Amino acid sequence: MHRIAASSVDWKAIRADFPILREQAHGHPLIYFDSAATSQKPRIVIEALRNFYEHENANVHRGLHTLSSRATEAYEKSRKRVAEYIGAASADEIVFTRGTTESINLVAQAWGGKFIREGDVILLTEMEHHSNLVPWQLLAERTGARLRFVPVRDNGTLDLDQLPSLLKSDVKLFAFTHISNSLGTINPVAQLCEKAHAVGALSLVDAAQSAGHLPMDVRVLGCDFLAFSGHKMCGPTGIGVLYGRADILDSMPPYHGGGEMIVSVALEKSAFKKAPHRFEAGTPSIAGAIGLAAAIDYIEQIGRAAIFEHDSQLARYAADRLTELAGTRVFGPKEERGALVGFVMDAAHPHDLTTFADQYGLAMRGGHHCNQPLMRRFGVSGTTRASFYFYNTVEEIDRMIEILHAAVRFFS
Ligand code: 7TS
Repeated sequence: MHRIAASSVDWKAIRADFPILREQAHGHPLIYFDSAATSQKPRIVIEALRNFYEHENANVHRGLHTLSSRATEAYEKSRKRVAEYIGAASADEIVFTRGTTESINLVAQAWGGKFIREGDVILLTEMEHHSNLVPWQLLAERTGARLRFVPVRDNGTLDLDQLPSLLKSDVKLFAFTHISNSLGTINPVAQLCEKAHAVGALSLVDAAQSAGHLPMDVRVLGCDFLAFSGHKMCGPTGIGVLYGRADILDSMPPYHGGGEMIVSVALEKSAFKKAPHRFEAGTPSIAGAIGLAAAIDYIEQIGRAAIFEHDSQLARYAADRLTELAGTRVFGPKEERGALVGFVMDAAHPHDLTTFADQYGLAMRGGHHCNQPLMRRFGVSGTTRASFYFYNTVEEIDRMIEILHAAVRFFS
């Protein structure tokens, strides 16, 4: 049985930073095990949003009045904060988007539209979230490019033995997830980026499940693009990030057209700003960016190494304890895993199981988790997923196991 190591952080005290964790569901204390879908928000982030709307709200980059300067300054300061957080060389490498999905679509449309030709290959993996799959399918349809996939082994890791036959000089981009949102697998990002570069391909990392969970430096990882969402890392919804290496962003045409992204506009033709502003058409999520910077400050205060240790231990503890339950199949690697565990039980369908658990205040997710090809690979239509963050506790996992025992009795 995996043991939880003592850590210098007072994790129980941290729970008090999250007002929503005091909620009840169906008369039971809420156990929130759905942070892979979206994390909860600490008071300090909620207050940053409120402070912005009470003291700084105006549109950015447009007005010459005091509030507009305050808003612009706060928005651009947030961009710098994000750059520091992921080790980017400059704030110009940070594009604010709505989230991971939009970040990947931006690359597929703007970079893919310019550089991908018929016969080129985009290499993906079998464990990609639909948002790192469908944009490439659309690009392939438009351009005649082909998609290729790194298979997943039974233990939930990528079958990298296949890489030499898949990652060849016809591959222009290797796009893969850092942490699988269904299996918890942590992929060897630096190694994969290096292999991509060795054949002249660029790399894109989907960091939706990792950006708020572990230390990350894009220059150490060696990736060309990195995408993540604010709402999965204590930030607000509607704000996300695309990191792109400066020279690559500079080579890309705009994604959306409109205000904010132009230098001058004539009726027939326009001149565009440099990156990153060229990719931010229209009024951005100003409050979102400011909230994300507050979330980053909060996460950094705790420390990403400590968060990773805590979360991954919880996930391994949960995976171990789930094996106590008869007729339960746990997915993903045994040794190292991100902050989640997916499983199926003979006793009940994932939808019935999660509905049952909700009656006891336990929030999990049942279904395909936007991983339909991966579910098919494992011969299931869906799984039940418990996903954790640093505000979760061992006691909550013990309670989950009790509830699942009750589910087995109820359904059989
Ligand atoms: N990539 C991965 C690996 C994800 O887990 C998700 C969201 C996305 C991309 C898309 O992020 P978005 O913020 O643009 O929506 N994953 C999940 C999930 O597992 N359950 O709900 C959303």
